[in-house]
Amino acid sequence: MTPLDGFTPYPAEFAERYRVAGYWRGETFGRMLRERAAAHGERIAVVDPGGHSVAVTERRWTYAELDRRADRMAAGLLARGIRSGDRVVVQLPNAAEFFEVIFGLFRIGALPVFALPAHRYAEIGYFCSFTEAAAYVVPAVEGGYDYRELAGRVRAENPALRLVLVAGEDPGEHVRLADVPCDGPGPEAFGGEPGPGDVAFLQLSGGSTGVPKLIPRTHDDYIYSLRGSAELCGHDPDSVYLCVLPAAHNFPLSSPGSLGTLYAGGRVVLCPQPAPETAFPLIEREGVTVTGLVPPLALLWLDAAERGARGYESLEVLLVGGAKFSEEAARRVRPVLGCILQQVFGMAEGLVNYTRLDDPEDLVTTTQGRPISPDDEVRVVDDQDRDLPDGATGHLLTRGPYTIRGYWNAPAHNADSFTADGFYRTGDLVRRTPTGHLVVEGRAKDQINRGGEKVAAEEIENHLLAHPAVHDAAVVSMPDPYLGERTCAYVVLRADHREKPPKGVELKRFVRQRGLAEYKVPDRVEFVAAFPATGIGKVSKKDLRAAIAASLTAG
Ligand code: OOB
Repeated sequence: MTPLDGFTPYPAEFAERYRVAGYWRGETFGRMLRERAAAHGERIAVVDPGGHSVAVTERRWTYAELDRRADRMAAGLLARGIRSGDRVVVQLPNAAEFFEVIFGLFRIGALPVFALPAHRYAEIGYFCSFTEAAAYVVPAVEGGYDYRELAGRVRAENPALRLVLVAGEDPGEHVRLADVPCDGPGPEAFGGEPGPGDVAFLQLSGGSTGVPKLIPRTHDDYIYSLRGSAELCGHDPDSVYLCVLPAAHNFPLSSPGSLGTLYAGGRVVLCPQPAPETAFPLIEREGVTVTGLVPPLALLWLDAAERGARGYESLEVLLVGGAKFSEEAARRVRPVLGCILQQVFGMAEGLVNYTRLDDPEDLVTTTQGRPISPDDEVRVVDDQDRDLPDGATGHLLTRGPYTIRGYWNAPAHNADSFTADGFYRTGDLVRRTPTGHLVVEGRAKDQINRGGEKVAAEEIENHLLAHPAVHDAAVVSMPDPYLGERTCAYVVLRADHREKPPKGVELKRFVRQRGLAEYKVPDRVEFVAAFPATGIGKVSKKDLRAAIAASLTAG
């Protein structure tokens, strides 16, 4: 295997330390599944209730079956020319095929690029061209959207993209995913399986810049993070994890998520819709013991349970993270749902914090947890990178056995996002308690956290600036009782468009038509003559946030 270009490896002395400490155990995803299949062959690994475009009927795959399917997928991908090191954009709904595909890719050392179902042309086109993807895996039509069409357009523009695989019955002009698996030669005929230090996949950053950045995670580092997560969440072979959020996101994938559950030999149940009407009956039928939700969904579930909906009773642990969970809501979890709350404060770049199962209720409801690893180094610093004492709010910097040392192929961003000695600048403002727990107090990065979905202000501003009537744009967060935050786009029109200004809805439509994920379309557009400025003349987003918050309160 040749190392992946553009990947910043862990420095040798750190890698050595992480191995000696037993965090990095030389495991790979390919072998992990093989070993679980040997240990738990006839136990169910994945339950897909169906009811989506990939499969109408239910599937229940044992560990042995998933392992066999991954082998056949690996051989089929090799037969179609996919090779170790190739990038493959994977955009699938919560269907069993997701696991067949990613384990097939892991085995041959090709790298999944984890797209979300909500992504559209703007995002997918960028992922395919930036990663020079060799293949792209999609459903046919899901949620009323035709991914085959999107794939056709992206393929026409990207010569490196050789293969589009469609999970579902009608592939259109592309190849049916179900026709790929075969019994041909496996990775041993093509240079072997990847090693533990190799990059296993590229995850997406929530981002604060014009285009999303890609996060290279190695087998060793990622498996440590999900094994550590599974241990401190009490996972064992009897755990049944309901995957409610989009399966490719870091939280439901590894905190401890589906992969942590498979590591523990438990069962993953895929949830096609997050609404209580779908999730509660599934929890009841499958005896689900643990799941992970973003705060708005946790609120929805709490409200449904309070109104008398039933079915959730087997839940033992509810993980909530991705955005700040209010103390008030956190205090309702135990009495209403009858399970333990674990707050999770994590990031695709690495560091994940959890409240512990035996933490006192006050810590569970008022903090976002503490790091997985004793070797997660956490610094809370002021604007000059000087360390602050416990209790003071500052910038969170971190370095450790599963936090990246650099984004993939992004030297300019890396200079800004990492300190010279390798700490990742998370962009989060936190305070540390004497117990070592972190409380998220805010954000310094230019990002809106829309109920766990991250919107990079600059990315949306760039799309707005492409409109002929827009002179300048500034996207900020506005408070929202349900999502926590929504997006508000402040716009200054060009002088020659002020007579007949476009309406807010027109700008929203314009952004949507550029092919952007729906959650990134501004929730509100405000026109102003000029932006408030800071002391040195930059746009004062602080003042814009205050202005929109005040006008919302005034109603
Ligand atoms: C998770 O990962 P990302 O990469 O989508 O977003 C990371 C960012 C953090 O830097 C922070 O700003 C925010 O999301 N965040 C939270 C939070 N959890 C994440 N802010 C406040 N409270 C929380 N509990 O969102 C993610 C990855 C793994 C596990 C859980 C969440």
